[in-house]
Amino acid sequence: MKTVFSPHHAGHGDHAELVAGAILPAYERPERAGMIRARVEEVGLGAILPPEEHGLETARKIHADDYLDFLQTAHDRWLARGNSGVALPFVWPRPGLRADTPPEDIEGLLGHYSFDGGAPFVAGTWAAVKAAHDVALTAAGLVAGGERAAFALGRPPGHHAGRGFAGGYCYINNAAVAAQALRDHGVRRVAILDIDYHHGNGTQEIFYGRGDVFVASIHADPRMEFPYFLGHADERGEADGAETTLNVPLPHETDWSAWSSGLEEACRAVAAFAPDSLVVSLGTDTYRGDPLGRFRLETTDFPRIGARLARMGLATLFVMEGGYAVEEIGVNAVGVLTGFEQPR
Ligand code: OKP
Ligand code: ZN
Repeated sequence: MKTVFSPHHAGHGDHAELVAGAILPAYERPERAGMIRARVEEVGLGAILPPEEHGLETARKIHADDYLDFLQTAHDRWLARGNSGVALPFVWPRPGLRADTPPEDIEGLLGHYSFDGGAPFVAGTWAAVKAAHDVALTAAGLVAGGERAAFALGRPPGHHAGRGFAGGYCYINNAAVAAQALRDHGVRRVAILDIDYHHGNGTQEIFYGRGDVFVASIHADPRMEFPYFLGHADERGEADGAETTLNVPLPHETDWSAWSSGLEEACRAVAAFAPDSLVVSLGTDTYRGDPLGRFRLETTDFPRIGARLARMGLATLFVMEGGYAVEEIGVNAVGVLTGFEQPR
């Protein structure tokens, strides 16, 4: 399968995050994409293509206009205020405060447009976010054009980004934009299967009321893991989207035997929806050595995931999400893709 990749991801780097009271270098760093790209070449997965530039028309169908405007201007406004370095939010309009009246100051806006402190802005952030969006749309175009599968190798990831908010390292929801693009290309029903360790709260929120896009997520139980406030089993969609959301929350220390049962449940639900295409939010932070995850998947399990996905028989777009064991991320992520191409 072809991979779509842009070097502009690298401008989103040298930022920090607050982890257990300490400011540390961010886990979501440029080396992640470099390792995956190197492994794509090493195994000869297929051609690596640059993205085509796309406008934001598709993104505007799943994100709010004011939010997309904010993403493009946030870092400049941070500098214009006399600040330097990394723009990070520190105050949020939780229930009890007013979220209906956006502040004018960038410090307030950062909180208004985010749900956590995990979406920093540096000078190159927008270019990287836009490139990841272009990567996802270009790969979606390959699948819409008849390719069996394609790999959107972008960063930052997207599945925590909602209609009007960033968070959890995510800004534009690349998988959601890709699913919308497939719909606009004439694909009637799309399923998104999110296998990242963390719940894809943004993807769920975006499609919660829609019946044309099924969203399934297998993830660490939000009672004990980020993002904490969405991803429970009783969230099943609403209105036109009733019964088109499936959450499979699993406990810490989940290994292949229990995780693969969750995958089986999700694949059956996806098949029952009878989609015409599949978008996989591909995170490898389920790996036992991941510094942010507490599941126990082995490197040898990732090709088994790909083989199971191939058995669905659907045109499939893989969109890169999380995975923070940088040394192993290439082998694990590309393992899913080679497993998909050579199902046993
Ligand atoms: C993004 B993706 C560490 C907190 C880490 C952010 C996790 C974001 C994961 N104590 N919080 O889903 O891989
Ligand atoms: Zn994750």
